[in-house]
Amino acid sequence: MRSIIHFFSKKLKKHHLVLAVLLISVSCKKNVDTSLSSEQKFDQTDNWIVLDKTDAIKKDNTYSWNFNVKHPVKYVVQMVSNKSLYNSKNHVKVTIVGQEFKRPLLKSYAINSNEIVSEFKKIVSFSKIGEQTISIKTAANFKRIRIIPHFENPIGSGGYHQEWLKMNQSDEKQKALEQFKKAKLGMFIHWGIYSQAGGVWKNTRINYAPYKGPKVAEWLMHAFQIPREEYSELAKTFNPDTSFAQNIAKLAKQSGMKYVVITSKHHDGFALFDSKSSEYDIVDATPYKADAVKELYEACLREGLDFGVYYSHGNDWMDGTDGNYNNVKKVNDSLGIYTHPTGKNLWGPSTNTHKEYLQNKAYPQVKELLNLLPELRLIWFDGTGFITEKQAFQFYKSVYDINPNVLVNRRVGYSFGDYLDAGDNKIPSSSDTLEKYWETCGTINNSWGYKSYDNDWKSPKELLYYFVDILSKGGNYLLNIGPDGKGKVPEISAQNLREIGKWIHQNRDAIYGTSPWKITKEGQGETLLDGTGHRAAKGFKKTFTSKDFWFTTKENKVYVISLTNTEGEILIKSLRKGEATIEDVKLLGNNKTLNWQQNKNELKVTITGLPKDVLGYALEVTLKNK
Ligand code: H79
Repeated sequence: MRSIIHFFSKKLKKHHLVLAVLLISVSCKKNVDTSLSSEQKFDQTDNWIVLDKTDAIKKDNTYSWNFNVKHPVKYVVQMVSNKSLYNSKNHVKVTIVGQEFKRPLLKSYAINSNEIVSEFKKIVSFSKIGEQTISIKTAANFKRIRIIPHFENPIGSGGYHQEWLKMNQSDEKQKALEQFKKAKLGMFIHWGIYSQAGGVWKNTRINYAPYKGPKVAEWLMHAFQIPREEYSELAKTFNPDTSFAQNIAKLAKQSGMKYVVITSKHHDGFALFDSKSSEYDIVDATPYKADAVKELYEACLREGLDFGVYYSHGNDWMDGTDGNYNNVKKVNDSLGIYTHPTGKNLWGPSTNTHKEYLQNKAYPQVKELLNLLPELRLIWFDGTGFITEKQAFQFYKSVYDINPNVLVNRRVGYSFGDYLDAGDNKIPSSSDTLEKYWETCGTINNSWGYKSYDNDWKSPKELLYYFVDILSKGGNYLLNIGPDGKGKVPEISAQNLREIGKWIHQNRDAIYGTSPWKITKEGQGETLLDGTGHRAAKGFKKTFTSKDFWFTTKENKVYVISLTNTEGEILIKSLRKGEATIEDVKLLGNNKTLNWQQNKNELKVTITGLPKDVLGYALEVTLKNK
C-alpha cells in the first residue's frame, strides 16, 4: 500500500488526483498518528469566555461580571439574544480592560432558530493572564455575553505544548537560537513566477485589481482571481540569468546580512526548488530547469551566510483547494463567528481536500527541503490559514525529526515555533513584553515581490532607523528584496542595501552579538511601523536630532547609536553619573577615544572625527567594574 501511495504522491498529476486521494484516504486511516490524540476532545469553544446574564451583578441597566483571562490575546465581544440587536436602536455601552466602547455592533449571525449573535466592531486585547471585569449597560434584552479569541490568534487545546517544549528547549534548538540572535540582520527574498509580471496583470496594476487583499506583487493571482491554468503559464517563461545566486549572495554579504531566507514556495503554490511531490516547480515547469533554491543555498554557504527558506504551508492557491475555507466556515457559522476569506482560493480551487494537499504536497515538500539542504538553518512558515493545531504541530515536529538544528518561526501556527516573528512590517513597542528571540520582517519599498512601478524605496537612513530600533529591542531585522523575473535586484534597492552595509561594517561592534541594554532609547518617541500598508500610506517623515540615541550592550560595553552626523557636544542622560561608571568612550570606526565628562545629569561627549556624509555613528562606552 505504502509504495502505491508513494508512487501517486510523488509526481501528482492533476488527473490522477482523485484516484490518489482515494488510496491515500484509506491509508491515512491505518496510519493515524496515535501520539497526537490529545486534542481529540478539544473544541474551540473551550477557549471562549461565556457570561450569562443571570450570573451578572445587576445595577439598573448595567450588568457586570468578573472573569478569568487564561490567554492574553485579542478577542471580540458578542451579545447573544433572541432577536437581532444589530439594527435595533438599543444603546449599548461596554466597559472592558478599562476602556469604554459603544456600538456599533458590526455584524450579526443567526446561530439557531431562536438565537442571534451580535458582535462589536472593537477588538479587545488582554495583555496579561488574570482576573478582568466587563460591564455592559443596555436596555436590550440579551441572554449572554461571549468573549471570543480573534480569528487571527486561534488558541488550541495546549495538548502538544509539553512535547513542543521539549523540542524547543533541546540543545540543538537553543544553540541555533543563540546564533540567530547574534545575526541581527537577514535578507528576505521574494521571488517566483509572479516576479515576471512585476505587479501588473493584463495592463492593470495590482493596486487597481478588482478583488480585495494585499496589493503586493506576489498576491497577483489572488488579486485578479486568475484561473490556475492561466496563472501557471507564467512558469513557461521563467528563465532567470544563472548569475542570480552569486549576485544575491554577494549583495547580502556586502549589506551586513548574516542570513538569507528565500521563498521556496509562496501562496501561489509554485516551488522554486526541484520538488519530487509536485511538477509545479522550477525544474519541471520552467525553461530554467535548475533548482534555484539549491543554487542560492550553495552561493550563500560560500559567502559564509546562513540559509533559510520561506514556505507557505496553509495557503496554496494551486493545489490547496480553498484553503479549507468552506469547511471552517460551516463550523464557524453554526457557532456564530466570522471566517476571513482573504488569502483563500475561492475562485478556482483544486478538487482535492485540504488534508490531501497537506499530506501529498506540503508535508512532503518540507521534508524534501530539509533533505535537499543539509545545512538549512531556518524554515519561515507563512500563510497559516486554517490549519489545525495538530497540523501546525506536525509541521514543527517533522522539521525537528529530520534536522533539530533548523529553527521554525511562530507563524507555523498555534504558537509552535521557536521564535516570534512580529507581523509583516511591524515593530513591537518597547513597552510590550519583548520575547527573547524575535524578528521583524520588512519590505524595502511597499511590496515583497518585484513590482515594476513601485519606486517608493526606503532610504538608507530609514532602513537604518528601523534596524537600529529593532536592534535596541533585541530583535532581528529580516529585510526583503524583490528580484525581477531575471533574478536582478532593482538597482536602487541594491545601492541602499550596500550603503547600510557600509555603515554596519563600520559599526559592527555595536551590532552583532549585542543584547538590549536596560534602556532601549533616549530622545524621541516610539518607532511606529504598523504593517505593510501603514508606511505606504503615511510615507516617512521622521527627522533625527543629536538628542536621539539607541542603546545596545555587550560584556562591559554600552553602545550608543546616533542617526545624525553632526560633530560637537552631545548629552546622554541615560549615562549620567550614578547610572554608569565609565572608563572610556570611543568612536566606532576609527576607535579613537573622545573627550567625555560625566555629571549628575548626563554624560557629555565631544564628537569629532566623523567621516563625511555618514548616516550616523556609534559610541563604545566601556564601563568599569562590570
Ligand atoms: O510573503 C509576504 C506576504 O505575501 C505575506 N507575508 C509576507 C512575508 C502575506 N500573507 N498575507 N499577508 C501578507 C496579508 C494577509 C492578510 C490576511 Fe489575514 C490574511 C487577511 C486575512 C487573512 C492577517 C491574517 C490578517 C488576518 C489574518
